[in-house]
Amino acid sequence: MAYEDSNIFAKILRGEIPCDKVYEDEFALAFRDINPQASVHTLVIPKGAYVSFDDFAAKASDAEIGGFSRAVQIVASREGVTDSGYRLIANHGKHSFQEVPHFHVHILGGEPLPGLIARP
Ligand code: DGP
Repeated sequence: MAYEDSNIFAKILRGEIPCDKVYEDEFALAFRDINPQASVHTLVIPKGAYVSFDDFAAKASDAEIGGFSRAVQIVASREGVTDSGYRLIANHGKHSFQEVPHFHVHILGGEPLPGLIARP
């Protein structure tokens, strides 16, 4: 799937749509999910144009991958869930029901989380 820069997270990155920003650096932007599924539900997205984790892991530079991974850890810490625990989710493609075709990691926590997956 080719990257389309009309997706909503590309618009957030360009500042065309507001977000509840938690963190930003050279590699990543983090903001709270518009439809939270737990008391902490924050999204971390790379600055680069990647459709999904699969695309990112295949094409991003080592610096981007390393910087993004560090950003996820920093955001979890800022959201106060490091000690209590958190779950990372990265949906890729049709079977995962990925909605937004710009790679993002969900950080979920702030309370005990339900089972790993729910059937649609
Ligand atoms: P996924 O299914 O993994 O593609 O999750 C996309 C998430 O993005 C979903 O939890 C809702 C969230 N989302 C969609 N549009 C917006 C938006 O405009 N702002 C914010 N903050 N989150 C959004």
